[in-house]
Amino acid sequence: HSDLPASGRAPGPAVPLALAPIRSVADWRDAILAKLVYALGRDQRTASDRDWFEALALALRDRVVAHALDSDDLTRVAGHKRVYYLSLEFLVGRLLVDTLTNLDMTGLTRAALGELGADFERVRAAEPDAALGNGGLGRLAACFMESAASLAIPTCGYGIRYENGLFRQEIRNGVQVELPEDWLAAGNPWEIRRPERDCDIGFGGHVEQVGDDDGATRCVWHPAELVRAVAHDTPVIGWRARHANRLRLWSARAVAPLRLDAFNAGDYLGAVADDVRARSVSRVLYPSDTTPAGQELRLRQEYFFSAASLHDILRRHLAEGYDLSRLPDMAAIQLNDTHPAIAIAEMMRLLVDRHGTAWNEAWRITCGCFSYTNHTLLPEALETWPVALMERLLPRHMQIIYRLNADHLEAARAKGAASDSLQASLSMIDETQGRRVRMGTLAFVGSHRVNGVSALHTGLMRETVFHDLHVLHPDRITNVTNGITFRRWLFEANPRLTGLLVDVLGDAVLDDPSVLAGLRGLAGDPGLRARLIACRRANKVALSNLVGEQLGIGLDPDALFDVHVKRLHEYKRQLLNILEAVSLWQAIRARPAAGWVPRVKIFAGKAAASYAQARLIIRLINDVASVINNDPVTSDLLKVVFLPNFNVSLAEIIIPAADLSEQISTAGMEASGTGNMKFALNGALTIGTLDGANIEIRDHVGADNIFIFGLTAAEVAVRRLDGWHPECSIVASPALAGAIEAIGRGTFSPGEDTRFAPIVDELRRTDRFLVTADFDSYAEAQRRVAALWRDRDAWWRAAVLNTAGMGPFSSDRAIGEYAEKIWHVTGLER
Ligand code: B1N
Repeated sequence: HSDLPASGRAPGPAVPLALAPIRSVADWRDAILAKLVYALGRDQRTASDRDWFEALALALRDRVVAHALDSDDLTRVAGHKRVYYLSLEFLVGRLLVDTLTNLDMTGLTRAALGELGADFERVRAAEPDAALGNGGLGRLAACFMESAASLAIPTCGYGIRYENGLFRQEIRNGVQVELPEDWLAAGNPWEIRRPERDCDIGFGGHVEQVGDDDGATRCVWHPAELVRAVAHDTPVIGWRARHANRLRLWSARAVAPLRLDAFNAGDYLGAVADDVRARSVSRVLYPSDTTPAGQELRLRQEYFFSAASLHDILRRHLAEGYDLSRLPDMAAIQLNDTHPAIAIAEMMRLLVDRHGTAWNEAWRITCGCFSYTNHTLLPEALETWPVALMERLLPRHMQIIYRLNADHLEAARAKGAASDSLQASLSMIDETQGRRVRMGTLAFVGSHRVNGVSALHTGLMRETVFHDLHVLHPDRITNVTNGITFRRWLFEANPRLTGLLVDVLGDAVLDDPSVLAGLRGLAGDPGLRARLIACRRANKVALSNLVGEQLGIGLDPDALFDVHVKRLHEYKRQLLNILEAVSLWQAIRARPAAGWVPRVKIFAGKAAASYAQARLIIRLINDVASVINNDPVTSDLLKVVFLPNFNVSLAEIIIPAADLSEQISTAGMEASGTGNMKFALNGALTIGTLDGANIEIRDHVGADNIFIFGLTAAEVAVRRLDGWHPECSIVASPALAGAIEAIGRGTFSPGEDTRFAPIVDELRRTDRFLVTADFDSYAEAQRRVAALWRDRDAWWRAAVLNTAGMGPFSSDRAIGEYAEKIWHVTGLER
């Protein structure tokens, strides 16, 4: 970093920006009270929990912002490379405890709130979840933001500030009902509006050709419509306040929000129609985890935030005095799946049309900056956009994509990939189902690295969807197995276990996840075991209380808590689990005194509103629950619970209370999974298939300490090739046949025996997710679970070995790998 920026700004000392540390409870109490009175205008005597939350968040934000400005300054002065993480989803959850933990101010805050007459737990619960994501992909982005800050890697996350995040789920008579979620209704104290960063984003219109450089046409795009991107920053503080980054979320509004002439003429709706239309771009998060949202509005969202973010990145680069040719040295841009892949064409447009960069040089810069993470190989989730739609909405980008594709296919031909079939498979344009742009191909070709999210998934990328591209660019695909932030998923979610780990392993465990391996030597220690059992039991009591309050179901905290929480999707096979529950219920009824292990099956998860089969599976779980939970014969031995509205905060309560973690996707279909890591870290044992990161978890916790069952990905592929006939498995398994029969007969839908016909038919006829093929193997694994549970010493030994083996699944490790292999960036030194 020899050449300092020629920005003209004084690279003065950064330190004075930081606020003096809070030294006493009284100081902190007064800082919070000052916010309550002077920023919010509230009276201490009548302040609500929400008021106290806001006052506390504002007081904390002062401190975090000071760190962020300081970190920014250091980055700029050092001429340090920055990372930009572009993601359509950031599933952040609550920020209060995260911020307190990383600033080490939790104890102080409890005391200060106490002096003010407020209750910490209630204040904490007053914060709404920021649910700006659907599931794993969005939560990964949030974990990565926290880890990048903790590793002092200068990073800015870019996304959309959805007015309404993921819908709120209610269950009415067993049926999922979607209600709008309104996390911003009472304001958001964490964010800071940044009007000086706003910019206007074009759509539609036409392209004018203005010149010809080295064979590449320079053009001016005249959009028909402009939407203003409005910047909001949320500071993200790292562990021990080492560094702070920001998450910059864009919301949309009209450039001219009010047509005064129309308003004065009494046309009140017409006067704001442009604004309503513009705002729709950031109105809702698409509730589509791995199902395509083939909506024009979705493409508008993708381009809107990609273009605003690139505008911001280039503005910063130029303002700091660098030449555009140096962009790849200063900026690593990560595409979180293909949702922001249009940024590649936008970068080419900005460089060539706006800055006059020669085409080939622009391409060098673009590929040098971008890299792309693939999160799924499911064909229905691989994004393609109709060429006609792209031509209408983004005419210049479509021209650029054609030119990039021609260059790419020509290079492939030169390397010998000349056959029609190879050229068709490599092309950015899919000609097989109308003409569509393949966003995965655009992202692959425009990136210097493309990564999968687990070893298995990366291997399958090379062998299947990206095979031909991989042969062309054999060094491009790399693996970075996902990770989770231990701050949220261990320290904050499970303070009891964390306290125990610190007692046993020392403070070092808080900073270095590899220290967890020290538990291995203590796996047989009776003292440790007794304390672990006490922690788990307290967590289970807390969850049981919640279930009692919400559902009126009484749980026995000494039963085995068997937990399956994640998005509802057929490939995740909640159906396999509930079928096994039905079969277990039937077996208990047949022999009630056979010494069964008492079990609670806990489910939670949302289904995309348009995904009928997933919604029906939710109904089945709920209907099975009401029959089983009310059966006096089995009620002490088996309970089924569906907790509504699964979100980050609920996960933080459920996961530390789990004994068994269900990770039972059809092998080859779950790219990684990250819930699997959260459970194992907290000492739950996994029952799972050899899919995604389950394989690596097995390798690290030991094959004896995980319950693996079912077909492998290779076996699944063979079954599919051979044509799969579920009847054979059903006939061969009386237990499975009995469970399907009961569902088909209306046992769980009295008076409406066809309610679950679509599920029964799918199982009997096609069984695309091989539920019947894996049923016996799964049921047998569940019997191994019960047998180990009876051997208390053996169970807890395995639990300790799970926590002990999970160090490598920290998102600090994952971010470290991205930094080294993909971004070529280091942490900032102080
Ligand atoms: O990404 C997670 C993985 O751990 C999961 O295995 C994977 O299923 C998940 C379209 C997706 N893949 N694809 C999506 C989300 C939203 C959308 O609109 C696809 N999510 C995943 C993190 O790597």
